[in-house]
Amino acid sequence: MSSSRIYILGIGNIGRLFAHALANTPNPPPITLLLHRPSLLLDWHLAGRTISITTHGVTNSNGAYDVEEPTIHEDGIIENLIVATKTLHTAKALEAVKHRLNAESTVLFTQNGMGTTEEVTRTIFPEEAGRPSYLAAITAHGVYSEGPFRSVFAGQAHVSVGRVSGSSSTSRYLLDQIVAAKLLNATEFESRELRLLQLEKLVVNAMVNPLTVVYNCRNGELFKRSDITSVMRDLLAEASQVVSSLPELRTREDGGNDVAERFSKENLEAKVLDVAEKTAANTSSMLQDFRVGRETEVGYINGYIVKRGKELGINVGNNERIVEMVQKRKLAVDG
Ligand code: KPL
Repeated sequence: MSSSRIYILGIGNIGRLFAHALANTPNPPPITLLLHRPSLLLDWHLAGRTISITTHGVTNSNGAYDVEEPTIHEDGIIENLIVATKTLHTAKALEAVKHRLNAESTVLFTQNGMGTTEEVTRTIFPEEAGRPSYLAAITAHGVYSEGPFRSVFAGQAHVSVGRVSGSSSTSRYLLDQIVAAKLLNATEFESRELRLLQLEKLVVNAMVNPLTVVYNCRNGELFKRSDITSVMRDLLAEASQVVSSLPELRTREDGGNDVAERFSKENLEAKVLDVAEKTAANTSSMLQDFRVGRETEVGYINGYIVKRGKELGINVGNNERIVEMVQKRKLAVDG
C-alpha cells in the first residue's frame, strides 16, 4: 500500500539507524532508500544490498529495503519521507524529490543545528499551498560509521520527535511508526517543547563542537582546562541571551517566563558540562568533519545564534569569531 511506504533520503549514520529500527519492528513498513549520489548504488551492491548495524559486538544485517536514485525518472508521490542528510546538503537533496512531495506528504527532518526547515521552506516550498507537513527528530544516540551502509550503534540514548510548530498537520502515520520502532527509543513532544529541546541541543553543540575543533581534542578533555571554560562562558552568555529573547517563544500567557529560567547561563552551563562528561570519549561530529576536510555544520549551529542575535540587536561577537575560526581553519586544511 503506497500510503505506508517510508522513504529515506540520506544514508549516513542517522539514516541507517532509522532505516534499521523501522525495518526491525514486528510489522515493518515498506522502506525505500533514496540514493542521492550515483556512487551510492555501487556502494549498496558492494555492501551486499543490506544495512548492517553492530550493537554490543553483534552485527545485524537487513536487506528489506528497496532503493531508488531520486534523480532518475521516478515521479510517484512520496507520502512519508525521512531526511537524514547533513544540514548543509538538505535543501539541495530535497530539490531532487520536491516534485514528488505535496500537501499530503509528511517530511521528518533529523538534522543537527537550527534553520534547516526555514531554509527548505524559503528555497523549496515558498508557497504554503502544496507544502508538506514537517516533523523534526532530535537524536541523542551515538552512532559511527564503519563504511558505506555499515554503522556501529555505540551509545544508546533516545530520540525526541514531534511536529514542527506552524506546520500543517496531516497524517500521524510517520510519527506513530517512529515511536513504534523500539530501537529508536523515541518519545513524542508537542511542538513548543520540541523547539525548546532543539534549542538546548543547539546550545550544547555550539559550545562543545567548535571548541573541540579549535583545541583539537575529545569532548571530555575540553573543560578540564580553565582557559577553555572561560571561552565557553563567553560564548554561552551570548547564546543564553539570544535564546531567552527569541520572540517566537514568548507567545504564551506567562510571556514565556519558563524560557529565561531554562536558558539561564547557569542551567545551560550545567547541561554543557554534563554532555561533555557523558560523551567524554567522543570525537565531536564537527571535529570528525573537520579532520577529513568536510565542510562543518558550524554555520547552522553557532551561525544560527549569530543570525538570530543580530536580528535582535544582541552582541554575538564571540560566536561570530568562532564561526570564522572554524571556517578559516577548514580553509587551512583544504589548502
Ligand atoms: O551531538 C554531539 C556532536 O558531536 O555533534 C555531541 C553531543 C557533542 C556528542 O559528540
